[in-house]
Amino acid sequence: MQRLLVTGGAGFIGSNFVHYVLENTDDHVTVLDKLTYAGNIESLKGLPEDRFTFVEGDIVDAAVVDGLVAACDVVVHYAAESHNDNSLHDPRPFLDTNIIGTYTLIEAARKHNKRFHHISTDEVYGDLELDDPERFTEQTPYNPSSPYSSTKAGSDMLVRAWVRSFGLQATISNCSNNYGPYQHVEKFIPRQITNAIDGIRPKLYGKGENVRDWIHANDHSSAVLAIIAKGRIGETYLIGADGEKNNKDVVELILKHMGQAPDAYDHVVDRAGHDLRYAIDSSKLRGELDWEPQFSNFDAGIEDTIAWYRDNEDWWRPQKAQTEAKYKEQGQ
Ligand code: NAD
Ligand code: TDX
Repeated sequence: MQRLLVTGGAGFIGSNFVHYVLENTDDHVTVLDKLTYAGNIESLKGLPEDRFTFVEGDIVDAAVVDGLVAACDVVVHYAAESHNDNSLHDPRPFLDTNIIGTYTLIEAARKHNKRFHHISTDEVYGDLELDDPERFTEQTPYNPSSPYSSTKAGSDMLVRAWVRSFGLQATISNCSNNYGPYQHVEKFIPRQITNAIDGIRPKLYGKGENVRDWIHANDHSSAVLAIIAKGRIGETYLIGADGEKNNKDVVELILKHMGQAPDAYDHVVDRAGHDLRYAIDSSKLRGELDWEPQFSNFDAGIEDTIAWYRDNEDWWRPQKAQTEAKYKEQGQ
């Protein structure tokens, strides 16, 4: 039994991880989450009380962080400002949470000599051409494009420096785009599913030729558990499930499963600096830690995700109108 401190556990991927850990291990989980617009306590409903504790707080708050880090065995750091579009309109919270928040956590982990796992993104590597035969590996040079990805790159660098300079017992993972339940309706897949439910035409940025490498959130969770259990200290592991799809194909698939015409979507103004393609080579993780994704059928995964949003309207409805109003202001 380990005591995990999960930052950002009320967000999309963090909450999926918490459910996954409590279902598949005997570990105890404490979540530290600020409950920003992106955090939702409803995502953590019904968890076993004897193995789960929720603390509302900010990872920038050293006093709160210190006590919680002292009391755990492993810190799993998901908390972040995570949305590229928001980072283009108001970058400051990304610097505070992603940079200073990560700094605050690794200082506490160093002081109390705790195992630390840092969750990051493939976006730190920039983007690829559509026809580039190479994919991102652990050796790809950092080249972030957006305020969001540059702050995630900065946070990765802090963790690496704390490993080398202070012997921090840390690992890092950089994962591709996740899909699944509990994802905020500002993000691409849930936005289009809930638009289709509401009779709003899905919105595709630009031509829709941008490629994302989709992985189910549960596969991300199993990979993180493998890295915590067996990963080598100081190492970075890329997490991906060979799920490249362009945005146009994803929208058409959603519309097909929702019984609507495949062309019933609008092209809207493109994202500034929009990364063209992400693609992950996860050979290191698979070879070294014997990890395999379980959700290899994207079509079936999208059907399940559509069913989840249909069945859980109470969960997403409170965020929908204000999210769409914000996009409308930006012509998106
Ligand atoms: P999210 O926006 O859904 O959730 C973020 C959570 O962090 C929320 O619960 C929020 O309340 C919390 N939070 C934000 N600022 C905080 C602060 N200062 N103190 C405490 N809690 C705070 O994000 P997500 O999509 O679940 O992403 C989680 C992590 O995974 C992030 O680090 C992100 O960079 C990384 N990641 C995401 C993806 C993806 O596809 N979504 C892919 C790769 C990596
Ligand atoms: O309405 C939309 N229409 C559209 O075409 C939205 C919201 C997005 N898009 C496009 C932009 C991207 O090419 O869809 C793609 C996916 O967009 P997002 O869901 O915003 O994700 P992305 O920018 O790729 O970043 C995500 O994956 C990597 C997460 O939000 C990050 O936190 C993670 O690091």
